[in-house]
Amino acid sequence: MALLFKSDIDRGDAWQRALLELEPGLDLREWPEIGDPADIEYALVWQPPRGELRSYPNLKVIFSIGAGIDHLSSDPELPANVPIVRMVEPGLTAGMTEFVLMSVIYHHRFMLDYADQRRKKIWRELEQVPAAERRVGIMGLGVLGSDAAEKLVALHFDVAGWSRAPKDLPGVESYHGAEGFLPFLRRTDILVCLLPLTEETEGILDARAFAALPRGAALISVGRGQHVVEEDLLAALDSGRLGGASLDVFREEPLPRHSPFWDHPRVLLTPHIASMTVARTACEFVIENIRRHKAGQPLRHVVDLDKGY
Ligand code: NDP
Ligand code: OXD
Repeated sequence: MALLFKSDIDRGDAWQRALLELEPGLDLREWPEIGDPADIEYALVWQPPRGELRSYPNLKVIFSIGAGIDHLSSDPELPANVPIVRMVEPGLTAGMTEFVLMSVIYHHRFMLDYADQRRKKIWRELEQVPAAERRVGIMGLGVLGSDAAEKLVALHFDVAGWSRAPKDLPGVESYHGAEGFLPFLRRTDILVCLLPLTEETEGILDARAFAALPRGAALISVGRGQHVVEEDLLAALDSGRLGGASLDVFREEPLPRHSPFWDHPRVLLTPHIASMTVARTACEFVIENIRRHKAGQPLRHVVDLDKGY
């Protein structure tokens, strides 16, 4: 059996080292030097070219390098009946929680306003709001959203989450389903989007959603760019309906140079780095799953393609 490795950026050395340390006899093929396609039984990939995974007749499992699998499910030629395993590993979770905490605190402590004051050389204190009075709402209470929620609760924020099914997380108010969406937004001052991209969630952050938030609310968009209707977001920021946004993901990446978000004074912008898979712990997850598969045990964190995540 051989494992195909295909990444978008140069992760090669660190991943190769980690995989071979964990499984010294592993037959690792780094794309595009894959040898005989018939040897490939497992694929560990990020953004493979469309149709690529069809060329491996003996492929048994596809592992996504990232938590999101939209880079795979958007391929109309994805081989049917090959399970997809999404990435669940502690390094990715910890990185996302750091990013969400940093961003929530940034908006909570008015840092966009202080940056504006600094540009204008204004020395003025803004009244501090206790965390317990700041209502944070997390869309998506899965692996990443629930960890961020737990840490925000520990910092005494007033935390709610929205998911498909109801959740019972200590200190987190649970909203769910279509009927829970607007009530959830109405009680949210800082909205964090950690949903997967599916047919149901595409374009979910639109003018209607922004109108439901309290005036001046902030958005932290770390799921996928396609969740956001960008024109509606821009209009909401320009009108003051939204007070600010931390944007890490965009419909088009890299973000085109002409995008108005680059220079928007109420936007913090990062290039899809909210969290990154950590080689060592990610490879532990993959190797453990390959061992399980070979032993005939169920794979962990298989995607339900009917739900889309
Ligand atoms: P999970 O699959 O663990 O969690 C997804 C959550 O979203 C679940 O709580 C699920 O609800 C909820 N959900 C899905 N569809 C709906 C819907 N239609 N309505 C309401 N809730 C819904 O995913 P992860 O937490 O591991 O990852 C989330 C996403 O974060 C990834 O898909 C990826 O897009 C993004 N990401 C971004 C990164 C970055 O650097 N910017 C890095 C890593 C991930 P339920 O629990 O009821 O099923
Ligand atoms: C992911 C990502 O899905 O990096 O893990 O966006």
